[in-house]
Amino acid sequence: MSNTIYKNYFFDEPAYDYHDGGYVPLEDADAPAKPLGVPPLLKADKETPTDVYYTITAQAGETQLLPGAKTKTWGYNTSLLSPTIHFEDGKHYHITLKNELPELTTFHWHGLNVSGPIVDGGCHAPVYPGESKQIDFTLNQPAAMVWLHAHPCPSTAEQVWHGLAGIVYVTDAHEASLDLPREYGVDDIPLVLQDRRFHENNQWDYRADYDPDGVAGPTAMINGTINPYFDVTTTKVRLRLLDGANRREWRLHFSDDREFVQVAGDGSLLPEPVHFTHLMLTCAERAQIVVDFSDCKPGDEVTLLTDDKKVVTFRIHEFKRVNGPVPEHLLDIKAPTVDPGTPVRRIVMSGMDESVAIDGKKFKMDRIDAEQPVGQAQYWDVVNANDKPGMVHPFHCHGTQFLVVSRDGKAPYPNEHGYKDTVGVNPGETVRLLVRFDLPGVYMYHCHIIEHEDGGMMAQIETYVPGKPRPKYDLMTMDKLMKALSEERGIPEDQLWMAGMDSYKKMGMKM
Ligand SMILES: [Cu+2]
Repeated sequence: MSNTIYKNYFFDEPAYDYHDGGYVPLEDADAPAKPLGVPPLLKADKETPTDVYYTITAQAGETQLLPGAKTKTWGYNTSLLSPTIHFEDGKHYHITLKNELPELTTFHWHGLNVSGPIVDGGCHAPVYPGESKQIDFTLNQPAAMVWLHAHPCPSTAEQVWHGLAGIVYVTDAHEASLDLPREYGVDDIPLVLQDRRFHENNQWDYRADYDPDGVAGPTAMINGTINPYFDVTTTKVRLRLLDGANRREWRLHFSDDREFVQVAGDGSLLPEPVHFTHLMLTCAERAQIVVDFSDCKPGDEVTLLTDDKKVVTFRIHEFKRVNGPVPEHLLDIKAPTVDPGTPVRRIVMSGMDESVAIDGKKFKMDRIDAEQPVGQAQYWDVVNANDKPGMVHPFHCHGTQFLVVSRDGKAPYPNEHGYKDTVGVNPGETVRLLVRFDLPGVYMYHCHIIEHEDGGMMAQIETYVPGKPRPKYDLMTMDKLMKALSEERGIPEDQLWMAGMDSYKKMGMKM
């Protein structure tokens, strides 16, 4: 075990989002403090020892976020965000996906090792308004916190902004055997970190706020709560953090600079806990941290900050439970071997604003950009071609959990030694990943600044079982999407607006 206590954010400071001309600084919320909303656990429709049935309904509603008028929002089974969904390794899941929204959506399982393109829920799996679809899969992956969000390209960013995002807990027997806080809502708390701008009458206006480098707002919204506090009643609290913002990076630290311990990243526990005082998350990244408040006394307050702005205040009460120390070893990870002679795949993220692209091309739904055999481990060199200082592009791949091998040939950051599905790549940097797919299918990979993916910084890979006939995938096309949206919105196709379209139009490209 390492005794090092890291005190920096690891990433390149000149690339932080606050250097960008369009940066929207957070402001103190003009709203009374409210208890942090902790989403309830989603109830199964039916459950047997091996099979679980869930229904997830995308719906529109209104949410009391600020004093005064309610805000029009979207959510899953609720008006904003979602109940927390629980999956257990090894069980079979049968999920009914219902769409009660006025327009098509998709249900993407970010971080699940499930088959693409349909179960994965990317752009090829639309559920039209009033429709229901069924997906089934067997969960086969280690304990983690993953998430669910809408992914209809190029309207992903707008639908997520409306509120279509939810937390998913994946559990397994190994994680359950470790002495870690896990009483949901008491000492095991998900924190969805987002930001919004409130316009007239407390409403959101995505189009008014649109920026091709990512939409941001000045008000932090944590689990759909503005200005939240959390009552601490145990000495240790496990926070499962998700950067669920479209654009914003979160640079987290406590008001008293207290040390905390990261125990898990995106897709698994870390092999060993990492101790630090500062943690930066890029879009879609997750980190599970354990915070020890045992040195506090009832009445104390400790605030989690991002830069110098409040995220959540922890109000310390009498401790009802004293937790044990975090285990010194958490998970054995055995990296798959790469056959010598397997070519290294090179993926280049380039451009800013409307010019964003991968390998010089913008995303096209019915074009396959790469292929990889199922079960074969490959090195992927993911390059951020922006000049320094530039910006950090968080690279995400669907349908797999990868390992970070190196950053510009050097060791990855100390908290990147577990499985991940999203990795922040600094400008000018090459991050080497070890990538293996377990299932045949079509999977997207892209920058997770959501406006960048909608703007075309996205591509897709087909994985196949060597020697077996390949299925013919029914891929979505732009024509099909435009026709559907035009009907749903009741306006001609040439008057449709989707955020990502501007990027294609300004570059003189067809989607
Ligand atoms: Cu990007």
